[in-house]
Amino acid sequence: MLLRAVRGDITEADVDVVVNAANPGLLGGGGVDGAIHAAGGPEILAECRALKAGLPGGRLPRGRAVATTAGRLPARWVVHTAGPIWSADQDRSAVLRSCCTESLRVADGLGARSVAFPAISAGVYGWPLADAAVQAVAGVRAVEVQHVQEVRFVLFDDRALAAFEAAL
Ligand code: AR6
Repeated sequence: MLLRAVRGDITEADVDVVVNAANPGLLGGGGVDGAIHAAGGPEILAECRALKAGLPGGRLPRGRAVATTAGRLPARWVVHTAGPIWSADQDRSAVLRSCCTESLRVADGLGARSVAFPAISAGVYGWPLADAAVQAVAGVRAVEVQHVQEVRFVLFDDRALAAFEAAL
């Protein structure tokens, strides 16, 4: 499995699976979540609603991942995961690693060959970028894949790109 980091907009990524930095409510939001729903169209949200109805309390636990199709995106599927909110008092890094591990497992289970990840938790959720990159790379490397040949971290700006390049 090849791991690499590129700069770009993840909604345009030419991959089988795009990972979404969602929230436990699964009904969209800002940041990369908003961009994925806006670009992918309403089918993704409709599938999220159906998935949500089957989850205890209607919530996706942080660190877990679920898949929908990808609507109008170039990708075939979107894997939604809810990252942890950064806390200076509590170490939540295992949850962030789990987001990446579980998302990659779900993607691999779908038969995906290529998977794009954003910098989960490094935006609205406030995770320091350098460590978000370290946790993401560790989480991805923990998976023994059957199908995935490429994991591409698609970063929105040069700072994020530099952090992921350093972590890799
Ligand atoms: N392509 C690639 N990266 C992007 C894009 C894009 N189109 N748009 C933003 N980013 P965030 P979080 C980067 O806030 O911290 C939402 O409201 C962004 O620059 O999207 O996990 C959800 O619904 C940053 O580096 O995700 C949740 O409520 C990274 O993606 C909450 O935000 C992650 O930023 C999740 O917060």
